[in-house]
Amino acid sequence: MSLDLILPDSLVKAFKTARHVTVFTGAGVSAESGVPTFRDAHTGLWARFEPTALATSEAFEADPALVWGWYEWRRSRVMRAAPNPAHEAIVRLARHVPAISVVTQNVDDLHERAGSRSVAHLHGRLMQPRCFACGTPWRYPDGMPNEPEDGRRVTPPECPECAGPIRPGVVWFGEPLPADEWQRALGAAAGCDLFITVGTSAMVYPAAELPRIAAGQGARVLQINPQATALDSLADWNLVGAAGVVLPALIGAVFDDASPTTG
Ligand code: BJW
Ligand code: ZN
Repeated sequence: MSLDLILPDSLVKAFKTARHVTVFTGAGVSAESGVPTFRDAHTGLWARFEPTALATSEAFEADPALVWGWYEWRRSRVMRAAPNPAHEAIVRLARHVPAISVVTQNVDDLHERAGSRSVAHLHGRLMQPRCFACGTPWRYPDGMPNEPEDGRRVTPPECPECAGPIRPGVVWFGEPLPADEWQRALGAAAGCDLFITVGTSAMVYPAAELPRIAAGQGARVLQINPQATALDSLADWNLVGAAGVVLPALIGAVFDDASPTTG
């Protein structure tokens, strides 16, 4: 789908003069790849699942097979998914600006598969599980997993070091964010002059502080989202629409860099 964007001159100028752009993404950037968001009313993962029943360490301790089975279902969906024009537009943007940082809350690897480098994953990585007891990293066997049915229990593998259960490599509620990636994200927010937030409801902390930190340090903030969010009033510009349509059209219009999707 293509889109003719009418962009304010101030936004075009912000892109053309930016020395460091930070792109901050949430589940919405992967929605058009077929990866469900969390909070969208009808299609979000939590329209059907209770977060505390699945995304906490207490839930894993209470019913490891339920939680592992849910993440296996999600992992198989991500492995079958492909990057979409939004992920690809971020890679193209990197060629036009002196410096770019990509900070994501997503646990999928679609930014990397599109070609983005050094992505900070604030909420961990679905593909990098570890032992719940001793923390030893665990590697999935090669190949595509069988897609467990939604809601099916799957017993987690055993840790070869201590026989503890293997857990998903994600950050659950109540857990600290990975310290090095959080420090990189803080630096990217405080050090950029244009901060682009894409496809996040900005409801989960501390990640949701990043746009506010950027604005507090003088960066201009652009939001891309089809729905209203907590950031509407903070953003200097709100482009309302799907990331896979708006981002390619934006990069195409600002840098005269047309992708197949912007035609
Ligand atoms: C499109 C689109 C299209 C649709 N194009 N857009 C301060 C105040 C209150 C509470 C807290 C606080 N600080 C901490 C907390 C507690 C808690 C928290 O934030 N709770 C809030 C919910 C109130 N935070 C934590 O517990 C964090 N840890 C922590 O603070 O630790 C402290 C500590 C320190 C030292 C020792 C111990 C502890 C951890 C948070 C971890 C969050 N993890 C999850 C699950 C990951 C695992 C998994 O994948 O299952 O991460 S929660 C879930 O939400 C997931 C996401 O990354 C995160 C953000 O969601 P996101 O990406 O914004 O998705 P949605 O669905 O909300 O929004 C999608 C958006 O896309 C929508 O706006 C759509 O409109 C849009 N969209 N289609 C563009 N095509
Ligand atoms: Zn172990």
